[in-house]
Amino acid sequence: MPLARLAAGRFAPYKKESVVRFCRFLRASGLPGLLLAACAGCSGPAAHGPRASESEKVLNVYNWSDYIQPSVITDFEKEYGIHVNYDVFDSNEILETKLLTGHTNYDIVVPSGSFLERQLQADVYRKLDKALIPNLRNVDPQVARATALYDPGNQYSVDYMWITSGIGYNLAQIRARMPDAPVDSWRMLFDPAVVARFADCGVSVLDAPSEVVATVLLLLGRSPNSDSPADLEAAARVLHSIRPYLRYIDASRYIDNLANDDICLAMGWSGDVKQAHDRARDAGKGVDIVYSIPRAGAISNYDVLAIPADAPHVHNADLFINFLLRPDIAARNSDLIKYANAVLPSLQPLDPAVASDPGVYPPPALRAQLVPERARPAAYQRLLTRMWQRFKTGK
Ligand code: N2P
Repeated sequence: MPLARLAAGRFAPYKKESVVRFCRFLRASGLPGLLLAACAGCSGPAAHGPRASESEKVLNVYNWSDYIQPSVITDFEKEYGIHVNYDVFDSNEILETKLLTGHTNYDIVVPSGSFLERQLQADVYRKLDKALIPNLRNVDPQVARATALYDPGNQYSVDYMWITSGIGYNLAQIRARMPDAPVDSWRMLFDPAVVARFADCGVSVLDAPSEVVATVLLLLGRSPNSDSPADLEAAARVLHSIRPYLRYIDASRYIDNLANDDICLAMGWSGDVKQAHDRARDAGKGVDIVYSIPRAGAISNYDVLAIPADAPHVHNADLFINFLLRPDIAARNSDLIKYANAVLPSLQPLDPAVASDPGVYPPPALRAQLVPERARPAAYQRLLTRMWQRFKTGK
């Protein structure tokens, strides 16, 4: 069977607009000609007219784990009489695979901006109907400018939370092993001589390939968003050197594991480490978890709300986005999950301890040290995926 037909056969279970979308992504990615030949004949955008499911009082949400105040969902359900089906993921790659290969049935998804940036080329999102989301006026203009780098004109997305990745650690365990540990430096995780000191109490790194590599490049004094294979190779050497000292590579387990003293050091996202701190405090066993953004800087990202092109309940999605942008609702979310939201008037109802926490809302000087992650070209992505697989398996 010709390769092109073989590739086309793989699309058989999917409806035509999914194939169109996937083909657009392939074309944008510059994949080999034979595979692209399978896309000959795919044309036309996904339909954007009203759908039969539109009148259903249902909303299907796909968000990161540990990323919402649960009572916000039930309050939305009560206020609008809409039932919310809420699923979670812990990596952009999982979300991306779903978006690009089939009907997800989701009405709201939450990619990081750097992922949305290239997913937009695959036509997987629907433009926001801004007239139906009046609370867009509450969005911090500084954040809107930042997310416009990914989504020019902010046509398809709006910020949900913005984040940094930094270092989470168990104060007592680290002090006991290395009283002068460089807790404000990425050397804690990426210098084998340092991280080796903590291997016995448990170390983890995020399963977020592009973000981890960007962070290592920052430490190496190279450009974090580089797409040069030589830079990737340099980062791979660092990751290989610390691999023996890592207990696991994962993007969600570390919250409970830090809180329960099952690991002592993690590369983690700001709010996740803060949640680990709160869970440890609530457990009352004397575990103190600290979040540090290294002085040399860190990678930042903007997780945005977006509506898939084939979402079955678009009107309900608009209502939910508008609800999340209400100041009192955004404040309740940030109070619990400890991530910075972009709803400026939410700072008033927000717990002052959260609003003034430099790990959640970094002050201007620290904010200037943050490097927003950007999309890399497809050729680089393929090298990155192969390298990450070797890193994860320790080969
Ligand atoms: C929530 C993680 C969200 C930050 N657990 C990563 N985009």
